[in-house]
Amino acid sequence: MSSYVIGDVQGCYDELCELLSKISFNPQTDTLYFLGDLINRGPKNLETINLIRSLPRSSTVLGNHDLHFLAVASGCRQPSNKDTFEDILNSSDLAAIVDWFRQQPLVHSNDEFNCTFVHAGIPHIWTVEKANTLAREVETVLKGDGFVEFLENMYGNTPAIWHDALEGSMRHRTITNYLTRMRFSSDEGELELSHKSKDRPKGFSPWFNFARNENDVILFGHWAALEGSSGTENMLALDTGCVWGRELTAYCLENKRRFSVSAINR
Ligand SMILES: [Mn+2]
Repeated sequence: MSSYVIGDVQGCYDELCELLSKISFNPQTDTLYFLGDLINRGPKNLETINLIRSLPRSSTVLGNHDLHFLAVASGCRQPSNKDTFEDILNSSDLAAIVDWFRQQPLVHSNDEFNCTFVHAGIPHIWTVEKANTLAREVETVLKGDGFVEFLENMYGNTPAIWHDALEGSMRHRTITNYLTRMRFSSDEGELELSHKSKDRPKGFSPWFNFARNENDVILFGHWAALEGSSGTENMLALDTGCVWGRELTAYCLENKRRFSVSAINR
């Protein structure tokens, strides 16, 4: 009866199987919480998503790659030449996989362990409670008839800063950018979405470096360059860059231990 949080899998199915074997995962009694970016860039996207969908005690929050997949699968966006999810697009399971992704949340706050799962992060200008409220707005759109319109308007780096008065598709895009793409923020909460390294652009800091409620415990993926360490207590970085040749990591919520497997050289 253990619970694990797993960072960005990105189609690294073989490593996921090895990791589950390493933690002696029992699908009937153990629980898995994924941090999004289940697919894309890696080699075995269909196997990955079908395994995760088949597990009775598993869930995810959505990452930017998962949302990009939905946009391509829905005809809102052309695939980029770096995308690797043709296996899903060509699968007879495509419609069911699209439906499954559309039901997943952007933020999940877990009462049992008093912590929050999110793909990129939660900006210091929002409480965790507010992040959940705003995430529900986008999740409602994604589950509803307006989901194609949402995906069509999802792309773009502006508005770069949150304002409560934002409405409609710009509001949904901005919420999504904070929760699924953020790395650096300004003191005022302005997003800087072009930098991926650990080196901060002038006037910005990693989102988790700003003061917030000391009881917040946030587990996130998305930022492989952090190599699994935010340097900030209670802000747990779990994207350890498996798809870039490094490691896939699971964090056990009961004993706070990390378990990792090395990427398979391809
Ligand atoms: Mn990501």
